[in-house]
Amino acid sequence: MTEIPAALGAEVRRDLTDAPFLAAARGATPSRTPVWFMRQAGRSLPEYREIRAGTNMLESCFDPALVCEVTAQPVRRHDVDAAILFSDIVVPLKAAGVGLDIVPGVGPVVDEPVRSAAQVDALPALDADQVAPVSEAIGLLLTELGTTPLIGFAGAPFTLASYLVEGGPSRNHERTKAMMFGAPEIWHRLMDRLTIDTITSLRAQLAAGVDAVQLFDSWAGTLTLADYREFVRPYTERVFAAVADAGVPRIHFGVGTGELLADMASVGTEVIGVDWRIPLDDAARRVGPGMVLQGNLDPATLFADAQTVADRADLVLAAADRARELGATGHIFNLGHGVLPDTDADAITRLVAHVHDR
Ligand code: 1CP
Repeated sequence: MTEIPAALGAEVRRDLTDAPFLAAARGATPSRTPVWFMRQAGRSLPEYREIRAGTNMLESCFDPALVCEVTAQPVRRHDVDAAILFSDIVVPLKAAGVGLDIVPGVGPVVDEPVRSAAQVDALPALDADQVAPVSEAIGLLLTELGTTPLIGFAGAPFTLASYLVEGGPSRNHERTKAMMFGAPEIWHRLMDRLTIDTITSLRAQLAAGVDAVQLFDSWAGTLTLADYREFVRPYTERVFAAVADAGVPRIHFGVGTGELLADMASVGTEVIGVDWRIPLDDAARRVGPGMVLQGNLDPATLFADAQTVADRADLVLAAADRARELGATGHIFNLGHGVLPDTDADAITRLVAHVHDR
């Protein structure tokens, strides 16, 4: 396992004591309500579209200077309280040698979907050296970002498995579930492989100096609670346990996870991401006291007029206040899922200012 230095980002010493995002994530009182957005780097920003023009998405993720620049863009423009590393959940698979690409307008597409035991056994293991460009980008960012914390991330084993088994984005995850239910021994071998790679990727990011980590189990909400517990939860628990020694906040997020929320909040995470389908006070009731909540404005809200966005943000903030009365230990403002690509960048900047002003 990659050794995580005692002082994270040992070479670049940053004073993040007052960073509102880290204070909130630790359950302390931040100087202002911290706000950042999933997919805050990306197509919503003209400067992103310009710098990415004519470049391949996955190749971009292995270009340290480009990753540094794109990660910093939303921080400069919007004054968000955290940066999230510009990368993708399939980067560790690509680095390990799995044949795949990110197709514009589609998402990750795998050359040969993984459906047999022989294919699972043939999956290459990730070596930390193979993600060295990502570590290098993190090194650059520690200087670039000053006192803004940097969030590292990985796809959770289930969500990664769904891309590998389906071969690409999927609405019903039918082949993934066919393997899970019909060939559980193959499923468990695949999840074991992906768990190890996810840990390798996160530990490499932590060794390079990220200040928090988020695990995206974006598609976990397609499972029943019983199936989540049997086929997914043990692996997610292993991932969180394997990064506990870094001592940084761990965030767990998925979409449509209302029914799974209590379980997803009890796998070794300090912060639980909530999508927009349930109010934050309802989420607090489901996960019980002692959790920091992250979320959860519906991303489509940003297509409405400025007053409507502000009013709807206030509803989220009011629900967060009620969540605190129910025992939640903090709130990090975010959307309930990623920024939609056609979102107006100015609407995002106004929303950040509104949350900070309250
Ligand atoms: O050419 C492009 O610009 C491609 C669009 C794009 C971008 C900007 C993709 C393809 N990925 C990314 C970056 C990315 N992906 C980030 C960093 C940017 C930021 O957050 O500011 C992150 C955190 C991700 C993570 C990611 N990729 C997730 C988990 C988050 C989520 O949205 O649930 C998932 C599921 C993916 C897969 C993926 N990559 C890209 C797309 C379009 C998709 C989704 C495809 C699908 O619907 O299944």
